[in-house]
Amino acid sequence: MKRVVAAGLVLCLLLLWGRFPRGAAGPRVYLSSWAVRVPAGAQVAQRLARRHGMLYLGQVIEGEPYYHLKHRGIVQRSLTRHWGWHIRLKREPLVPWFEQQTVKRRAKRAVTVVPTDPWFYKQWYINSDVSPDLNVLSAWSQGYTGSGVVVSILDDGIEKDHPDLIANYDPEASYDFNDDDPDPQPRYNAWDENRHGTRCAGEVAATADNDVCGAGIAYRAKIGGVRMLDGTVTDIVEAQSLSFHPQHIDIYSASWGPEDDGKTVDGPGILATEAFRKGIINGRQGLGSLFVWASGNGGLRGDNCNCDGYTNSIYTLSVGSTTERGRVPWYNEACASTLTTTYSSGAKGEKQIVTTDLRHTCTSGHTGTSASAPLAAGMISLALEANPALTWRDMQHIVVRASRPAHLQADDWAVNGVGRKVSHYYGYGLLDAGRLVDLAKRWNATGPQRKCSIRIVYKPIGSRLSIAKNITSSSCQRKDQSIRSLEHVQVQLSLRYSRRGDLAISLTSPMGTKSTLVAVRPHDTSREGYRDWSFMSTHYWDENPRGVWSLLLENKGDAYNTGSLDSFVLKLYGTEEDMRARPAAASMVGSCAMRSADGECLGKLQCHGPFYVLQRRCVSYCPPRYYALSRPSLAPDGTPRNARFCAACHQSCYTCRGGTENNCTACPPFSSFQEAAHRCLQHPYYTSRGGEVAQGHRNLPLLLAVALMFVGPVVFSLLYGAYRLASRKGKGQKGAGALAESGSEPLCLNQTEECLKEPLRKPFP
Ligand SMILES: *[C@@H]1O[C@H](CO)[C@@H](O)[C@H](O)[C@H]1NC(C)=O
Ligand SMILES: *[C@@H]1O[C@H](CO)[C@@H](O)[C@H](O)[C@H]1NC(C)=O
Ligand SMILES: *[C@@H]1O[C@H](CO)[C@@H](O)[C@H](O)[C@H]1NC(C)=O
Ligand SMILES: [Ca+2]
Ligand SMILES: [Ca+2]
Ligand SMILES: [Ca+2]
Repeated sequence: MKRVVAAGLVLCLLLLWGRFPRGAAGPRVYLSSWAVRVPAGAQVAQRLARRHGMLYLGQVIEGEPYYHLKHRGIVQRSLTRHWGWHIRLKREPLVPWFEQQTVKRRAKRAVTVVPTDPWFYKQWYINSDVSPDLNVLSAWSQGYTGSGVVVSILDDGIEKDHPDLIANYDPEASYDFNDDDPDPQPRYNAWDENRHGTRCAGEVAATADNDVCGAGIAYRAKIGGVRMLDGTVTDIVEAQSLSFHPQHIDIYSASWGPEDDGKTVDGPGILATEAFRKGIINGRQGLGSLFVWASGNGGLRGDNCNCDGYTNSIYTLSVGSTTERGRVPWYNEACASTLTTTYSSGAKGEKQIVTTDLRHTCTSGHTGTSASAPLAAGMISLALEANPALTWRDMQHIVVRASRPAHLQADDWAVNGVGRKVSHYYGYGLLDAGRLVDLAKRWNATGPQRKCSIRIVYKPIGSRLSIAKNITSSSCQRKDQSIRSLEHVQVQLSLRYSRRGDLAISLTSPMGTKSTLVAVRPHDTSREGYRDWSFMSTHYWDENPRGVWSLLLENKGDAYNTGSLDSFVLKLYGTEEDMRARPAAASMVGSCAMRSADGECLGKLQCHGPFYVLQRRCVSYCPPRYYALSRPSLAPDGTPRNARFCAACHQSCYTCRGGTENNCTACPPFSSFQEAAHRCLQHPYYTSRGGEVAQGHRNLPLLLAVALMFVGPVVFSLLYGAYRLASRKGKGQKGAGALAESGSEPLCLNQTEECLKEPLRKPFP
């Protein structure tokens, strides 16, 4: 850690050396960087930086109150000390010590922490113009820029030859499922309907320091685009996109879902569900694909993101929005499955997001929750660079911890059972990139996911129905069921009701945390009720599930409403570890000793000290899917030593003691552990809604579907279409493809109140 930070600092000090005459042990060169000692801590240092108009670039040495500040807008290098700043800091009672940095030694790399891009000054959410911002400068100053990480934007295409994207464009992470060719270039028309994917891509990985637009959050990550929204969206197209090159792509960023009309209840079909499942089990060499999802833009229509099965899924990391001023934007949907929040657009006059735009241009007008998800995807790329051993669940754990309520305003902030503030608008709050990379580096692997399902009897629903269930040690007895610290909680319901949108449903945990599973949706007049619908909440994260859970269904509408609850399954997910009792760990990742000219970590084949080699990086633990192995080997100079590395488990195991299939110590989701044989037995088929697929006639089309997915897409689409028609008859029409962008844009160039009332949806053929 210390070395990484120090290296980052040194590099940043060296930023201008390349342009400086070489060799001469000449005069001192003063830089715009200052080291300050602020015993009162980071927050005071940040405030101080703001007050003096300086950039706060994070802590220099972990645990020590030295902070890196940089002044802007004046000469970056000078042969004289900057006396003005010197005097100002000297007068500062909170700063007992400070020093203007000087160039110490040269290096080949030109690394700037503060990008020189012409639009960087407009990037208010990362350039310290608002406080707090996303704290990306702090992650950059530690040397994390997304290198080695691959992100793909699932959207309406990507302008791959955009001058600010071309350097990071990755054809391996790109495909066009609308036209079935490898080229995801958007379709151009007069009103630039298909600019959305290109805008999202620039937020993640626009190139830095290249005189074009601004800088992406992970400006050295590889970026691809899957074109899938510009055409008829089917379950096949979704599944193909979500499962595209899962060993190559680390992060999928998606900003779409069912129609945000406030009355749809819909989620992934059978194939997309299978794609998510395969992604988290097998993607990223078994550590799990990361699906970053926008929570939705149905705010004005009273929509609830828990009625959207994509953002509501435990496999997606769902991201909400806040405005420049920390308010709930008009389009934002509130629900219990949202995990974290980043900035985006707000009301008229509030700033929007700066990124790349179609036809090789730049925009400072990207909006909606779909602008928030890519910002989070960029920050998650930085965390993945900091620790490539993180699993999909580890990432959610650290995102919970790296999110802060900060100044975000909402009327529902509540403190949960482990003392964290959480809101249905924001999840755990504003994501902080500096904290995220710091947690990533120090994160030890989470134990295998445990799951316990409790089926609870059904009853008629009057005006109010409350069901309590005491979860005791005997409720979840099996070894792989017992949970000490919760992660996601799902409530799977089947119920009939005379007007679905009138029913408000909430769940209260034994520790007293109440989360709304669905609030009133005035536009939802459906009489269909919910059929095996899983509502998800992240609000119980790290709580102990023991004790009484209570589900409350309340009629908030007409007194004549009636219905009945046909089934209620409480599904708890978590780990056996008491996550709150974890000791603060030292860094789990060795610093990168060798980098290429463009900053990519080249890694090593041999680590020193307590580290193991994992994918050419040094880590202090082997993540799930790997086991620690020491083997005698020879050092380059011929002396014998032990090579320590992470070797792959058999693919059926989640954790293991050796490389064969009978060395498993824990199993991935959807398989069960055979205690005696140390094997994992995979369960045949699942759907998202019901867990196990229903018996009988529904099995056949499913088997066919899965088989044909890999055999003949044409035969398959015919058969599947017929099946889908038959099985979904009577269900509300699926509106997948509605972009989670604030839809007012194409109609209204300046967002007047009038415009905001009629959001234009992307047409769905
Ligand atoms: C990481 O977790 C494992 C398993 O709980 C534990 O044995 C190990 O000591 C931990 N490592 C560190 C450095 O804390
Ligand atoms: C729940 O069950 C446990 C174990 O049987 C018992 O000790 C506890 O009092 C119960 N709690 C309630 C509120 O009934
Ligand atoms: C792995 O399984 C094999 C075969 O059962 C056994 O001989 C070996 O000891 C196991 N390895 C470890 C590290 O447990
Ligand atoms: Ca194409
Ligand atoms: Ca740029
Ligand atoms: Ca929605």
